[in-house]
Amino acid sequence: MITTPRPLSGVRSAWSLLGACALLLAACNKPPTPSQQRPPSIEHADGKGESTKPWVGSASGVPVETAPPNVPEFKPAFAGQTRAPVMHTETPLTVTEIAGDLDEPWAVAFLPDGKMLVTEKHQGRLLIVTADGKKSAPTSGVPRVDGRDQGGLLDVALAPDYPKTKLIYLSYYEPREGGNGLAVVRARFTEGAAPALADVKVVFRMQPTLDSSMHAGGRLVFAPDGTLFVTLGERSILKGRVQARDLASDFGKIVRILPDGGIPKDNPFVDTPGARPEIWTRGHRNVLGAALDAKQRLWVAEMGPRGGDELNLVERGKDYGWPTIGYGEEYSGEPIHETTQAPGLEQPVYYWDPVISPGALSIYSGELIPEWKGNFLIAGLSSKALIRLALENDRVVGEERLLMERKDRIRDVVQGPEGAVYLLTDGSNGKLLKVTPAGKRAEPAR
Ligand SMILES: [Ca+2]
Repeated sequence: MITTPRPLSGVRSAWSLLGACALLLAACNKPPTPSQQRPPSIEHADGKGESTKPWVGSASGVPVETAPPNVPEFKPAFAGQTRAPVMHTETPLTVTEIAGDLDEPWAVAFLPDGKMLVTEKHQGRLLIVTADGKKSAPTSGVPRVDGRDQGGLLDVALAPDYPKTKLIYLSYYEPREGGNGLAVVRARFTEGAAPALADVKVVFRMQPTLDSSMHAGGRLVFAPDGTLFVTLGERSILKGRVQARDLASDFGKIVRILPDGGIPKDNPFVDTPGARPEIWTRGHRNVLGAALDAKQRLWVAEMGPRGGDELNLVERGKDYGWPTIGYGEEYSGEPIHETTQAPGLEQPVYYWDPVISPGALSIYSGELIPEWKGNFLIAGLSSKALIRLALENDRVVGEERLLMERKDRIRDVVQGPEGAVYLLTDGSNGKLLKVTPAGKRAEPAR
C-alpha cells in the first residue's frame, strides 16, 4: 500500500515503520476457514491488548489509522465512515505553553478581554488565566462538586450577552442524596484578583439521580437562538445505560433549555406523554465534544465503547442508537451490539476503531491557520493527539493526528479570539497550550 513515498521527517518515518508492522501483522492473521466463520453473536476479535492503540499511517492515500480494528466483523455503513485518508498540515506550527500546574483542567473559555476561564475538575475550581499565564485565586461561590473519577467541575460557557449581564454557566457533577447527577448553574461573575460568583441558580438537573462517577457528559453550547444545549451521558453502569434511549430519563441525551432553565416550546418531545420535555436527541453514550458549524448545526464527538467512538450531526428529535446499535465492544472484549444498523436509528457520520477518546470538539473558523478553515479539531485523550478532520458534504474526507510527539492526553480544544488554537492537557499537572503558525507571532490576546 505504501507505494508512493514522500519525504518523511523522523517522526513520520517512525509512524511509517509502525504502519509497515501493521501490514505485517495483518498478513500473519490468516483468514478464517468456513468452519471458523463468526456466529451471529459477536465474538471478540483481533486487536485485543496493545494493538488497541491507534497507529497512524504516513503515506498519502492510505487511511490515517493502520492498527487492526477491535471488531473487524463490523463494516462501515457507507464508504468513508471510518479510516479516512491521512492528510498533513502544510503550515509549520509552534506550540507555546501558556500555563502549567493546572489540577485536572477540563475546559477553557475566553472572556471578552482575552483572559481565559479555566475549570479544574476534581477540586471544583474556576480560575482566570491571563494571556501570559498568570492565574487568579480560585473563584468564590462555585457550587460543591462530586469530584470522583470523571466527576467534578466540567464546562464553563459565557452567556451570549455576557458583556452586558456578566452571566456564566458551569456544568458539574452535583452531589445528591443517593448519588449525583449533572447540573448546570448560571451565575453572575465578578472578574479581577478575587473572582466571585453571585446569584447562583441551578438551571438544569439531570434526572434521575444515580450513584455513578462516570459518563455524565457535561458540554455546554449556546445555539444562535439563545437556547442552551447540554450534552449528557448514560452513567456507564448498566442501570443507566439501558435508559439511553428512554424518553423518561435524561441519561444518554442531549437536552435543550432556555438560559433561565425553562423549556423551549419547540422542543421535540414537549407533547409526548411521559417524555422529559428538555430532551433534544437520544441514544448517546457519553458526549464530551460539541460545537456548531458555519451553518450553526450542532455536531458532537462521542465517547464510544472500545472500537466505537463517533462523530454525529445532531438533529432535532433523532435517536442515535446507543446501546441498541453501534460499533465497537465492551472494554472487556464482550460484545455489546448484535448489529451496527437499524431502521430509525442514526448512523454516525464517522467512527473510530480503535478509539481516539474525544474529550472536546471545536470547528475552526479562524484566519490564522487558513488551511484549517472549516476543519473539525478534536481533543484526543487516549490517542494523545489533536485530531483534525476535513469534511465535504457532511462526510469525512481526511484525517490527521497532530502533536503526537508530545504524548499529552488532550482534554479541551478551543479557538482563541485571534485564531490561535488553545488546548488543555489532562492530568494533575495539566497545561494550557497555544498552537500558532511557526515564525508568525499571533496578535496577542488583549
Ligand atoms: Ca450512535
